[in-house]
Amino acid sequence: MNKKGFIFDLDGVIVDTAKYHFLAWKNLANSIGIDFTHEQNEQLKGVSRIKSLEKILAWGNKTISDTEFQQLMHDKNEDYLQYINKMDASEILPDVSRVLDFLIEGNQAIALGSASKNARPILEKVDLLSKFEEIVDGNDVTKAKPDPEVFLIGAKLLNINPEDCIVFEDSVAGIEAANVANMISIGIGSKNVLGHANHVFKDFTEISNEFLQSLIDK
Ligand code: B16
Ligand code: MG
Repeated sequence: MNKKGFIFDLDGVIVDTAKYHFLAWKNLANSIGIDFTHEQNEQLKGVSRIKSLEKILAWGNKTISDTEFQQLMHDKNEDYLQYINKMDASEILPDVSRVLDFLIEGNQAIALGSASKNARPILEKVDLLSKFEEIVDGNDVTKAKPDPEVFLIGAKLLNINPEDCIVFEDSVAGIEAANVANMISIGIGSKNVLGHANHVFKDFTEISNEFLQSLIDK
């Protein structure tokens, strides 16, 4: 069939919000006497907000009450939103718009599959919301990547079989989730990190329209 489902992760694929997550997590960690490095931030890519805070507390050997935990999650998000509110279309990663437009012109089904609960406001800020037929984000899932739930919901909403879906992902857990879902996984990033993907590209500038067409024709 030459209608395929193309599911895009958000952070690290469409926009680089990892830098804003870093600033907000660092602020928060430092405020409770925990160090936070870029290397640690890497380990939080694709990881939910709740799991991220659990990891940071574990790195800092810190135990806190449930109420304090909820408060810290809230504070981190408020801080993060201040960065998000300043975003605009200039933050869309190179060639993402070209790829989306090529797929839309070819009548392909397009969804977002992100762990972020802020996915909609981010897409609105960068003016890409209208390009997505369906959006599955952190508000819609009960199981985090590497569980395939987020992508399976996406396929279902698009009404496309999982085998006919293609996932673009920058995180190890996300590629694993796409593989478990029986979808074609495309890693955006380094081959050393995303070697378990079906294809890996540094970024979208390396993904030609011919390659996209070959996925559609498969
Ligand atoms: P939020 P993705 C993920 O988005 C980020 O990579 C991860 O760093 C973040 O903790 C997670 O979203 C939750 O984000 O706090 O906005 O709900 O890569 O799955 O698009
Ligand atoms: Mg990501």
